[in-house]
Amino acid sequence: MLDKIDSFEIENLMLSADENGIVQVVLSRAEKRNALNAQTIEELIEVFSRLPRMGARAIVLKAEGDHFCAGLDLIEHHNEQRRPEEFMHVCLRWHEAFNKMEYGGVPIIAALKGAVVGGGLELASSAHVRVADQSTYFALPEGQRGLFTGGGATIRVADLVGKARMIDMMLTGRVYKEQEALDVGLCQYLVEDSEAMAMKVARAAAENPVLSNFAICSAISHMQNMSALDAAYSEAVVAGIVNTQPESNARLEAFANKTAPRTRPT
Ligand code: 1HE
Repeated sequence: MLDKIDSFEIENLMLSADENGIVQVVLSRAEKRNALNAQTIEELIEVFSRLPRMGARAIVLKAEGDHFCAGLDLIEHHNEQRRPEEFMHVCLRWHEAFNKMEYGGVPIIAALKGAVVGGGLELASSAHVRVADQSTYFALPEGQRGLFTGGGATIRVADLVGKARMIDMMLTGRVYKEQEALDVGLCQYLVEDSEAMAMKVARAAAENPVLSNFAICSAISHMQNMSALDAAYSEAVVAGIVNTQPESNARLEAFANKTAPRTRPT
């Protein structure tokens, strides 16, 4: 079904798929530093709703130009002069897009560079893995712009770096980059070529059974929203299904036969 990848009617994203089911979603509004206008959010909803059902095995989210994403389209927001309830509806569409990503069951690896700021960090934090390069920097300039986060940062960025660090970022506009960004948890990899590394992570993830990846890329997030008691129960139910799938049986047999690779440091 990924052969239908050209059927999307999109302007601000570009899509391509390889023979292993790895899809590249490219933010392609570089002249505006990939700022997220209403149209781009609608396209993200469409793309991340359909790709999992089209058989994508893993997705690399990357950007054209020098910057991953400059966040909310401030010019559109300024021009629209939105009322509070209108912006609440804007936020609901952002949440729709980013929830489709986080809960969609297909690994999404973000290849980062340059600015990953404001709503751009909200987008990046909806991916399952973040890969940064030396040019990548993270910030939440909302306070300085007289704004507040509206695309899930209070949940996902706070989850990555903790509440105190997020509040400091928003109050002061503090920028994190390089080793410090890695240390505080904004990214999981810091490499020379973030796109190449993101593809490597995606290829590794795509080797796993689809059902295992579905659980990893949706169940953990859902369980974080539950009480510990309910999460433990849900974990048992998910594991009951995943850990008895025929594909895991074959892999366990390979381990028993001593043909499967061992888990060791490289
Ligand atoms: C934009 C945007 C944008 C650039 N909305 N148009 N986000 C921010 O506060 C970050 C705002 N952007 C910047 O600080 C800088 O643009 C960058 C550091 C990312 C890049 O700088 P630079 O020198 O390469 O580019 P530039 O000259 O600032 O911008 C180039 C063009 O992109 C220019 O348009 P042009 O038509 O004049 O050529 C800019 O207007 C445009 N552009 N960033 C609209 N963000 C759900 S709530 C989320 C709340 C937030 O996300 S707050 C954080 C917003």
